[in-house]
Amino acid sequence: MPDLEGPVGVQDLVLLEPLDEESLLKNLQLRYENKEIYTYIGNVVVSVNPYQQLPIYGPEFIAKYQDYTFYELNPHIYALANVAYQSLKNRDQDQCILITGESGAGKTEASKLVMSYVAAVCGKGEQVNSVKEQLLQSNPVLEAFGNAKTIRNDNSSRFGKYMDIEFDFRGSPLGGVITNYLLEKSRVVKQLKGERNFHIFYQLLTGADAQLLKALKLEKDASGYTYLNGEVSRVDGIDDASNFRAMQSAMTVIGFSDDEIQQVLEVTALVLKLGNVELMDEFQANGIPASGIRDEKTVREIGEMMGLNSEELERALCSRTMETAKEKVVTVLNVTQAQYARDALAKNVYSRLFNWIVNRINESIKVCTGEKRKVMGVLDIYGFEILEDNSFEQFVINYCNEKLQQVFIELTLKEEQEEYKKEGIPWTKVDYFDNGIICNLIEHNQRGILAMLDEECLRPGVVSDSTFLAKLNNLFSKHSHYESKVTQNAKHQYDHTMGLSCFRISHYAGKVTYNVASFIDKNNDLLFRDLSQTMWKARHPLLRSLFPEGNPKEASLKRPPTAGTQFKNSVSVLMKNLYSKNPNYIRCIKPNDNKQRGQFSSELVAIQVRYLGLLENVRVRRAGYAFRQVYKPFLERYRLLSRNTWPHWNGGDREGVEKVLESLNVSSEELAYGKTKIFIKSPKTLFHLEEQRRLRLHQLATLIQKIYRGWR
Ligand code: AOV
Ligand code: MG
Repeated sequence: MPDLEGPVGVQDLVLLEPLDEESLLKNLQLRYENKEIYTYIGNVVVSVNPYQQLPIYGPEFIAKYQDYTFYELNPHIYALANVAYQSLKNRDQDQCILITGESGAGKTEASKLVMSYVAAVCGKGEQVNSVKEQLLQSNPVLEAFGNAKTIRNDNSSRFGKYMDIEFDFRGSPLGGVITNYLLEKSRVVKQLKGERNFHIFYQLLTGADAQLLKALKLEKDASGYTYLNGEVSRVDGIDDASNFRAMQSAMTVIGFSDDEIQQVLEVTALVLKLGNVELMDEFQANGIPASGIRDEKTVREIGEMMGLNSEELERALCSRTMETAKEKVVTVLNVTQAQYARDALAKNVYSRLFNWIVNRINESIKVCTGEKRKVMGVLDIYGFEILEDNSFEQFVINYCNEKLQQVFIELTLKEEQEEYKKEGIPWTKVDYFDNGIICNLIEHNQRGILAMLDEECLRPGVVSDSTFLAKLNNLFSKHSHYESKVTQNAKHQYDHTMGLSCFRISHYAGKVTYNVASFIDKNNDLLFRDLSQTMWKARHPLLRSLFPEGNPKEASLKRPPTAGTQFKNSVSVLMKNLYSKNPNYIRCIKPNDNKQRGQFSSELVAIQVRYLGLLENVRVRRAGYAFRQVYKPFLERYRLLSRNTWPHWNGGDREGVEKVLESLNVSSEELAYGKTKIFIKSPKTLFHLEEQRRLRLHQLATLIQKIYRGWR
């Protein structure tokens, strides 16, 4: 066992003494500054982004962690991956790896470390290797289409991802299933200053050769595209052209045919070109404002690529057919409406393309054998977000994190409880903050915020974001986790930072103020039927397949579930899945806002420590007993502290441990003897033991020196 308490702080936060936020932060900082980026809380790994390549990865380290048990080496993601994989293989327990933390904290990198560890240690042989390759190569493809440079992270995942890796009874990988959550599709048409669109667009423009560009009717220069933020087309440290080649070869490895790859790139190019469709004011004879296409060439090119005539496309963009049971009425769209339609089309094509790619990967990695499988799930999902302006996206993201926190607390408690039961130690109830009340506020089937939003979206009559807000104010005026200007005024609390169109939720991780503007629109997520019908008429096979609802035979008047409901349902499936597995946690922390190595901002980390609930985690973990260890190694370490067990001990391990602790007068309240492990209540006791051990070793060393001198 390495020193529990060394020059670089404690390696398990459970052993912190005193335990408070300050000591926890100090400990993380001390370790970070010594390039110890990993620290445990029991079996949870806390990881602080190093923003530099540390020499602690690769085959040599993988081999090392494979041979030792969890606490024997320095904390590492490999140790966690090893425990998870070994329990899956040897104890037949399905596992999940839950990775949380804010944007740029290192979740995606952590998930790749887990995957590469597991790939390195599981099974051998040609067949197995090809499965491993496919699983690993899904990353560059998904990152090309689903990641983008944001202000906080040059390679930010703009979708949530859960991947089940399936193994046979020997622990060799068979394949897997990827589930993706809510791609941030608004990025397709608009990015904040200093951010980029999805990587693939830049990869395509810089990486494609002249012939491909010509076939896709693209110009090389990113500044020519409205949907690309010209000023940041290049990012330091990202080589778009070589990533493009890597992405293409990854697709091939996974099993995409050349024709499929070509079609994917064609649809990608189409989206980019749609942004350049310029609309202009036109007026009908009766003076009603309408819209028209300024630049016919672009629309013609897009039409050709889609396999549509350009008049059809133009009609779909600039007008709208209202269908009632009796008749069809065509209305013209003004420029703003037509721009909205164009952007909605681009966003829909892209996000459906993304879903198609995920499904296509799944088809390739799908396990076809009927034999019983063992599963390891890896969850890499967006962290809790508090932006200056929080909208529907933040609302659902934070809801998801709220649910994950719930799983975290419940499973951690459950696991503790189970261990106590297994060891035959009485369990005392632990008090902790139960965020069920917040989850309920959001997801309750009839009375939750999401249900209210759906009700507004589906209600006939004039609905708007403000009628939605009024509804919330009415219903939740007394809810302890809900606030708005109206409820504040009623309580005579005047907070000038809160806008009239906002509501605020006290999440477990802090208060977030959401602006209701466009909640209704984003939740509705409707594409004008004219557009889906037109897309379905396209001759481009992939594009057409993305719009099955455009088929008049398929078209039902029933609307698809809202974005909020879809998200809620998929979160619920995810939760069920997670609850059925044994969880392993990686909690990622971002040490500074500048993507700088060696910089540790206590203030910034403190916020994350709070919302990751780390202190809570340590408390739960040591509510009963802070430290536990199997009798044998414990006895080996401390037996030199008792005359009864040193230098010789012939009895059993448990009796030996009893003898040691008795002779040190450790109070019996501090201890519990389990079936296989000794449990120690407070870290102080452990440190006392460590101190005694240190003194004793010193004593022994002096003694040996004396004897040695005596001999001379
Ligand atoms: P995220 O997944 O948590 O953010 P990433 O895993 O993309 O964050 O990490 C951001 C960047 O930090 C990476 O691109 C690396 O440059 C660096 N980094 C992270 N972990 C390590 C590591 N262990 N060693 C070296 N560099 C690292 V987001 O996807 O934005 O929530 O949506
Ligand atoms: Mg990520």
